[in-house]
Amino acid sequence: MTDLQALLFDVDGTLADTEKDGHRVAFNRAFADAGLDWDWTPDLYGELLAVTGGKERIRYYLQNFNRDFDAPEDLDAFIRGLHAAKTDHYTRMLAEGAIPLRPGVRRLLEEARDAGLRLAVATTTTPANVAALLNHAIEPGAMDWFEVIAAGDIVPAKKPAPDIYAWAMAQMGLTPAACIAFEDSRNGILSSQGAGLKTIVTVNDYTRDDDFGKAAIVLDQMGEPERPFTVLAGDAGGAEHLDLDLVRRLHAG
Ligand code: XBP
Ligand code: MG
Repeated sequence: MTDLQALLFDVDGTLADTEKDGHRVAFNRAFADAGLDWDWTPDLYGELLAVTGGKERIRYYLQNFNRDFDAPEDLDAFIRGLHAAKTDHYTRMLAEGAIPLRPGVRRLLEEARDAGLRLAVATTTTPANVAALLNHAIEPGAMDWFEVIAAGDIVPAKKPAPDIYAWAMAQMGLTPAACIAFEDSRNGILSSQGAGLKTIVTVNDYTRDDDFGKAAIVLDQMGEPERPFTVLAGDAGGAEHLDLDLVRRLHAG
């Protein structure tokens, strides 16, 4: 049995509930800026989440939900421009404090830091978005809590491909056996488990009905001492919130 050395965190949906009130709204603002009448409603956005990555999601939307759109000749540049505007909106929203961390996230991060565990991020989202979230929802400089930020286009194949987790572990010189991942979605767990990682899942409204297969445990949230989690699958051994002790037991289990 290898000792637990590092916690690897997904960002969107796991550290914070960023999709419906963050990314989705930022996409719509970028579309409006460009004079487009596209409206990504919360329901439509749930379908679009099938594809990870904002640029990839816009392309998927055009191919599957807006086929009549008269696309410009240089579609790649058009999508890149829309996505850059979306990132501007999104990072500004986070700087205004629009999205807090999910319950228990800060507590667990601090406990892990105190215990000398190594932390990393493995996400599909743009690096600037990760910086904005960590530095505003935690505290200025909180980005430095994480030894590696594996994000966005750093690997060409986004989740569900395992590449982003594999890249993060390679940077840290760690094997999957020494790590555990935190995810919120099926695409996320396909990626983490594809990279050989045990995975703790905290669901959100978009991912509650996803198939999480062999997750170490599936919870509705990490929870706090006064705000217990609900176990959706697996065994918390009597624990009522996700602390390092439970993380270690799930890693060893
Ligand atoms: C997050 C994503 C991202 C964000 C948008 O997945 O799929 O595409 O929705 O981010 P994960 P960008 O939770 O697995 O990281 O627009 O910056 O791509
Ligand atoms: Mg996620």
